Amino acid sequence: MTICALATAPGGALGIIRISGPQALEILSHVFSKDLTDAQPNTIHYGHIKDGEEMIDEVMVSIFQAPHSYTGEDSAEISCHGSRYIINRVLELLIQHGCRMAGPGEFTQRAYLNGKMDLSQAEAVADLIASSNKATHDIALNQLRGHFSSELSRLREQLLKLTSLLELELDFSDHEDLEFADRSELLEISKTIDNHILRLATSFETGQTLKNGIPVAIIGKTNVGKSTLLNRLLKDDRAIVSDIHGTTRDTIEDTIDIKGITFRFIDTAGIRQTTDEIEQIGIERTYAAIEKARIVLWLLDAEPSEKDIQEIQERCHDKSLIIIQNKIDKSESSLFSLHSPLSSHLLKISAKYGENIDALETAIYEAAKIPELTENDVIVTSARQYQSLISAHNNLTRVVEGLETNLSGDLISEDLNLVLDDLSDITGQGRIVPNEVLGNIFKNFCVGK
Ligand SMILES: Nc1nc2c(ncn2[C@@H]2O[C@H](COP(=O)(O)OP(=O)(O)OP(=O)(O)O)[C@@H](O)[C@H]2O)c(=O)[nH]1
Ligand SMILES: [Mg+2]
Repeated sequence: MTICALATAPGGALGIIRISGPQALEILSHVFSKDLTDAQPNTIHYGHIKDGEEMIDEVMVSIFQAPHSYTGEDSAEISCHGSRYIINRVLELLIQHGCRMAGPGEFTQRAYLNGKMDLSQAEAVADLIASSNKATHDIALNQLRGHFSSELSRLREQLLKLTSLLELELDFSDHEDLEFADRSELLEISKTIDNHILRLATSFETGQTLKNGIPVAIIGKTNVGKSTLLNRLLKDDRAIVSDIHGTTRDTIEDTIDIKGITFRFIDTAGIRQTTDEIEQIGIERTYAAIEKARIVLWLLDAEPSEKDIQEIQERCHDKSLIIIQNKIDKSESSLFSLHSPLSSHLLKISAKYGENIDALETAIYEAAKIPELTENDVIVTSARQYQSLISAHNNLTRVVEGLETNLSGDLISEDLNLVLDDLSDITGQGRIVPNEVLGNIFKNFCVGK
């Protein structure tokens, strides 16, 4: 069946309507001023979309012939003017002549079914469209280019080698005078593959953090200027600022990008002794925010006590801690130095007047310790792929145990096959992917992609 959909967001100067399927060029020719059924593939044509004698719009049409198109089918793209009326008329006309409206991600789903890309690449298309900064864009692009797929196929090859070595052992097991294959080699290969799979699985966490923003908690006593700093970083009046102690009761979160990386800042309730029940709940949330954070900004407007230093040290022992003296614009603000094992460095800012905020942003970026992504780095971003990797790891652990405990080769082979299946699930190659799984992957796409 031939499908059509608007591929661009409504409201722009131009609208691109996509058509794909066996009748794409025939249907298009019914509504276009020229017959395109025999036109050269990969060409662009100027003309009119018409409904009988009525002209609807002046358009450009690009045509592609199977298999050299995004979907692998005959397809076309109509660039028309972006009016809602024009777009609706063109879509209606196409449907009248035999097209059906495409479902979400149906063009990409067809590309997958026609072997133009594997499932992990299809998921990367969705990630690429959703990417909002350089890091998530780089990850999606790497996956789309097939780096993940080729890494998986290398792992498959190694697993197949392992299977054949085990089979060799089985074939010769009747010959008593022949020695068993040396299992230590098999063990070594299995462990190497497992390490690799685990590394891919742990990259999921990095991917998630880059997608959702690196959590940064802003903490300190009441009234030190935490909410003022949040607003300054966000360049927005997001949180209420006042000189009343205990203004912020709940955590407030928002994201900004620093040098292409998304950070999620969490303003918190100031830490102090209180009998106010609600404020106390807020302070508990501050502690929870510290636990979730990767970076903690400890804001001070006066020299902290030994007890405070000790408390922060305990709560932030596994975080990147940046200690900041705020309100340096105030004449009475005394310069103090911090003698603690936490940090000898004290960043001095004025949140209210925006002094030294650039230096703070640089310090935050550096504290995140983001490794520069190279072209070949693979970071797993889909929960579905992550689950398959974890399952592969679990099955491989059984292979390793089997080899260590001298289990018979055919039992180990069974587990090895499960590992191979897990890896195939990720790309969908060589495996029948249930419709339900496909539906889940593509339902999050926009219509038209
Ligand atoms: N002079 C000066 N005043 C500041 C600065 N930063 C914040 N303030 C003032 O300090 C007071 C408290 O600021 P907030 O941002 O509400 O402080 P907070 O830490 O969020 O306070 P709580 O929500 O109560 O914990 C306000 O009157 C701010 O205008 C600064 O850099 N210089
Ligand atoms: Mg506040």
